[in-house]
Amino acid sequence: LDKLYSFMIRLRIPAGTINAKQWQTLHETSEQYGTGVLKITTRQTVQLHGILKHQLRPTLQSFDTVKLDSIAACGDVNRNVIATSHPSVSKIHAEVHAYADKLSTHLLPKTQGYYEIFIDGEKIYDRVKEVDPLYENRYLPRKFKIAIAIPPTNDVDVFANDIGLIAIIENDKLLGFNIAIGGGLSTTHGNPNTYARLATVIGFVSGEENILKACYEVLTVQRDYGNRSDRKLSRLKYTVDKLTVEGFKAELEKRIGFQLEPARPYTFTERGDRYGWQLVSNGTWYYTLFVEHGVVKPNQKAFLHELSLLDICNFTFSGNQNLLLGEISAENKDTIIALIEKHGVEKEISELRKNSMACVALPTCPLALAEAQRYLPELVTKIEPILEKYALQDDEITIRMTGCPNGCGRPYVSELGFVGTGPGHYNLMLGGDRYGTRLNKIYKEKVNETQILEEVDVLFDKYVKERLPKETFGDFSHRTLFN
Ligand code: SRM
Ligand code: SF4
Repeated sequence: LDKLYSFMIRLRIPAGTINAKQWQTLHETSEQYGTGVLKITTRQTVQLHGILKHQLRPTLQSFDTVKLDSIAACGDVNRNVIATSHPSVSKIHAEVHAYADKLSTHLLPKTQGYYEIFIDGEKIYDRVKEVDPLYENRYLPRKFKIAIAIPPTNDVDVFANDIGLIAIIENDKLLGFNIAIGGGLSTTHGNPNTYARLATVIGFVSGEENILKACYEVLTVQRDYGNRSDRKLSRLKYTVDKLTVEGFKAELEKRIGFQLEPARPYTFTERGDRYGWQLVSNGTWYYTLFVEHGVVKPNQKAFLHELSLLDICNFTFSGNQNLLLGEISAENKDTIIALIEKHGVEKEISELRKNSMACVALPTCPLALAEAQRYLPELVTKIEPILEKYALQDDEITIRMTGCPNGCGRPYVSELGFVGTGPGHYNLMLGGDRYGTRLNKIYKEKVNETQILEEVDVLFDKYVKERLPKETFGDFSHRTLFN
């Protein structure tokens, strides 16, 4: 008898938008083949756990019927391309958003193996002729990630990616993108050679062809120069530092055949989601639903299913693990408001909770050393009264937790970060800024809940007494603790 293997399936959804029919399929497939739990990830897609081996094919086949796939959602390839999700950010949001799809398609592996194994089951391709000029016969040394941000929001944590594209827009016209390279967050406890790194902006590029080319060739430089002997040191960030930023840029320019222009100015002033109802410049509405750590609650799932049957909106996963219901006409808004009330999905939540993020961790993640998405809600409940004690309840402090140092919930770019070290213990990370442009640092190692609550009490006390005008908690911690 074979072992009862079970799998996690993650979809590839560039920029995170699916239509109502696709949502229905996601819902039904999760009920039929998964555990019923839908988990929105930090990269604008969704995961299903507990798919038994013999149900892998029917699961992927059901997704295929609505043009959803799982190709390159994992592996040493370019992963799900993410992009600023809020259409109210810019009048040309859709144009920028579309780049996620273009990049994802451009950088897909050419193999048809996925269809052969999971969809048709027939050998449909001659392997010998299956030439892949990008991945060749060796793929990349490691996973690869791209994000597109539309200032003023950095809701995708653009600098945490191997490539970060920052849209430069003037008078509602997309001029092009600043391109940043070498971001990545993972570290390994006890291995000083590993480090989190924010991407470095190396220039500006315009025109669709040049933009796609520049990204493509960053991958080929990584393919050719990346470390293939130590997986802990094989992400692009290490290649950039090995070649130096200038050396990498020179190699890139040689491959693309043109020079990058100097980077253009931009400013990030927000990172969280714009909750509730927002009007878009084209007259449609969208509604952002808070989904704590991306785990869709049963009443939310029932609401979303009923909504999807009406086919009056699309669904966009945000990089903050929440969900936007979009392209809602003024006439349909009341229908959705009634459904929101019927299912009781709108709750009063604190600013801290709104700005919290956690990775999956236990029980499904094999790499977890400590709890994250099951525990952070509880910890936030315990921190909330401390914030109130210091009248800080309206402060939009970012708090993030992961069960290990891989950084899936991006704790290294938060103001209050917790990185699991062992059961019930975390490294307390402080000094990151509010908008994801400065990494935090370890403040206290291996602290438990009691110590965490004592520490934040002392820190908030100092913060209210000693902060400068308009200084955020992250900037305050950075100035007073690490300078
Ligand atoms: Fe991650 C591995 C979950 C975003 C860095 N990540 C894993 C695995 C697959 C564990 C494994 O290898 O067995 C986790 C699955 C747990 C489970 O039970 O489902 C996992 N990562 C996640 C998700 C679901 C966290 C979440 O709660 O949302 C995110 C899925 C994103 C997606 O849709 O593709 C997720 N992972 C990230 C991010 C954040 C990001 O990309 O913005 C990072 C840090 C950024 C970066 O890559 O530098 C991240 N995950 C890792 C790493 C460390 C990579 C490295 O450079 O060393 C691993 C381990 C590995 O690759 O060996 C990992
Ligand atoms: Fe698992 Fe670690 Fe990623 Fe959390 S950060 S999901 S514990 S690999």
